[in-house]
Amino acid sequence: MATNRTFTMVKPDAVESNYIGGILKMINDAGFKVVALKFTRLTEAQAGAFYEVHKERPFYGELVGYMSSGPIVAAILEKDNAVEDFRKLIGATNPANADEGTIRKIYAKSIAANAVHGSDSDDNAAIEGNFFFSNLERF
Ligand code: FUP
Repeated sequence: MATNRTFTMVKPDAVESNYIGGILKMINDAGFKVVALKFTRLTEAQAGAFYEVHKERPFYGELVGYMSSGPIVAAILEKDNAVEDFRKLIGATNPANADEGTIRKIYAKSIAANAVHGSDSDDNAAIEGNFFFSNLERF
């Protein structure tokens, strides 16, 4: 059964471009409630651990370098059917393939610098939220 929480990050390219506010507004306007929020920067080791599942992929090194290249905004979001609905809101991994009106279509620069992360399953949403937030930091 679908849970009602997902995990997101505003990635370094979008933070650098001053898109935090625009992206959070789109998230709120789509009906997601922020239940945890943090502005932080991952070390290379932390980014490597977060993306451990992609370790064997050819883009892993670039991904880890990029995700530790600047600050990010991490958040846990609440809404009915959160994981699936949020994936629809952000659009395809490659912004060139993302639907009009999606966050990645509007804000992403490339497949690597694609503005936002969104969990791809309820299990990963829980794992990723736990990576960033303690129980005292979620509401
Ligand atoms: P997504 O779930 O849409 O974030 O996409 P993936 O889990 O497949 O990939 C995770 C991240 O790896 C993407 F957000 C960007 C990066 N990536 C690349 O840099 N190149 C690729 O070919 C695929 C993904």
